[in-house]
Amino acid sequence: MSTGQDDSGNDVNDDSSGGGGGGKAFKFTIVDGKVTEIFEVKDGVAEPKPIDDDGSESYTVENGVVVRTEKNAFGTEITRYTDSDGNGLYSRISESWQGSDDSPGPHFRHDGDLSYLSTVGDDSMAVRAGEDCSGGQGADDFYIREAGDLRIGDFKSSEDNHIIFDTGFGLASKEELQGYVTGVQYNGDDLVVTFVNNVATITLVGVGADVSWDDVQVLS
Ligand SMILES: [Ca+2]
Ligand SMILES: [Ca+2]
Ligand SMILES: [Ca+2]
Repeated sequence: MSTGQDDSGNDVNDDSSGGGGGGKAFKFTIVDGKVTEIFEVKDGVAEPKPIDDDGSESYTVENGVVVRTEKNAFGTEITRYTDSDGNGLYSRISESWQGSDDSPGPHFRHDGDLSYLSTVGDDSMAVRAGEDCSGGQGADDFYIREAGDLRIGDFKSSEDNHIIFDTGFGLASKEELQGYVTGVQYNGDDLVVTFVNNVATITLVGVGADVSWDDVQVLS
């Protein structure tokens, strides 16, 4: 695969087979099986990140996979990172959420793994800001859990499954979600959906007319 930047500064990711991992890269310093330093690598520059600034995060290393565990009042989020090509740069491969169902307050509903790397099969993809999310071949689901400027690179209504909102804010229906939409417009073949106060935009790259609200599900 190759990843680069086009003239507008948007990430261009032509990966359709998975395995490479576009988007964000991380470096970990691992001493005696423990993560001692973390860097996020952007445009070739490694910026140090706090390992744990508020007592909620911990890191372990299991068979070369770095596992980040973050606990809050509502549950536990687990993110996995690997360096599959051994060049020292780690990519996120998956995240999962284990909620405490009896906890008060908002939390996510989907408790299976969400993937950052696509396969030719059916994937449950994590859509995160800062990188185009592509599912590749197969009937893929695209899960939206955060606000921000989100981009889905290859949604096809005829092939893919759903765009699923699991925001953790307790949204109960598509109608409720639609109440937060302030704009739906095309930019060429890209469909851009804008949410209230510009807290989020979702761009469906190259989707053309091949999408409707029937392609959307709301979990939370
Ligand atoms: Ca690597
Ligand atoms: Ca697909
Ligand atoms: Ca796929």
